[in-house]
Order: sequence, then structure tokens, then C-alpha cells
Amino acid sequence: MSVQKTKLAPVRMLLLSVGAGIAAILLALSWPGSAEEAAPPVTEHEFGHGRLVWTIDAYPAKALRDNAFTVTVTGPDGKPLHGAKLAVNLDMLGMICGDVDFAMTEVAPGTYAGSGVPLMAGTWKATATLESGGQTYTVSRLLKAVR
Ligand SMILES: [Cu+2]
Repeated sequence: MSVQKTKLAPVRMLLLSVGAGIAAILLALSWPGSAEEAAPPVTEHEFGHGRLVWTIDAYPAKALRDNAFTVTVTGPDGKPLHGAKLAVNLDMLGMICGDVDFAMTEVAPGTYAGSGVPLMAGTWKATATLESGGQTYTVSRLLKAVR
């Protein structure tokens, strides 16, 4: 009997610490400030073929309204990346309320613009897919939408 107890104890401790870890992650995700801090209006990304700066023009974004996005892309040489094909996907964190997809159009060399409608207030993951020179790259950021 005592042997069984000593065998169980470490397992129980492990479960407790895993549980505490999950609780800490859930708290961090649901903490009001953290999503806001993680989702600023302008984000910068290095990707496999240069650098991308992603601006959400009016921020926080408005749910059920068109929100303008501007993405500027520079290639490995630091110059505007002209002629890329860009599309954006919006996916709400922790919900299955529907993805939103839209294309971006090049409005100036290396500057791409488009707009999308988040379906609900909350935190969304926005993923840009960029095709250039026969390669496809993705960059993701968080987006906060309010009513
Ligand atoms: Cu939702």
C-alpha cells in the first residue's frame, strides 16, 4: 500500500503543475489587457523574402464594418516589393463563427490595400498570404475588433 502511495505522488504533482500551467495560460489569454497589447494597430514582420509592415487604419477594428488594411512590403534588397499577390484571412480566436477572406490590391509599388469585415467583437488572428517569385509566404498577427 505504501509503495502505491509513493508511486502515485509524483504523478499527482505532475498533474497539479500541468493544471496550474494551463490555468496560467487561460488567464493570460482572457486577461483584458493582454490581447490588446498583443494586437497593436501596426505590426512588423520579417518573412522569407523581406519585410512586411501591416497597418490597420482605424483601430481597434469595428465588427461588422469594413476595416481598411494597408500592407507595405520590402524585398530582400530593402526596396518595395512590386507585383506580389496578397490575400488576407481573418479567423476568430477560439471560435468557429466564420472566416473572412479578402484580396489586397497594389495601390503603389510595394503598398497593398484591402478591407475586411470581422464578424464579431473580440480578438482575431489575421493571416496574410503573399505570393512572389513563385513562392508563397504567410505572416500572422492579432486584430482586436470592437462593436
Ligand atoms: Cu466569434
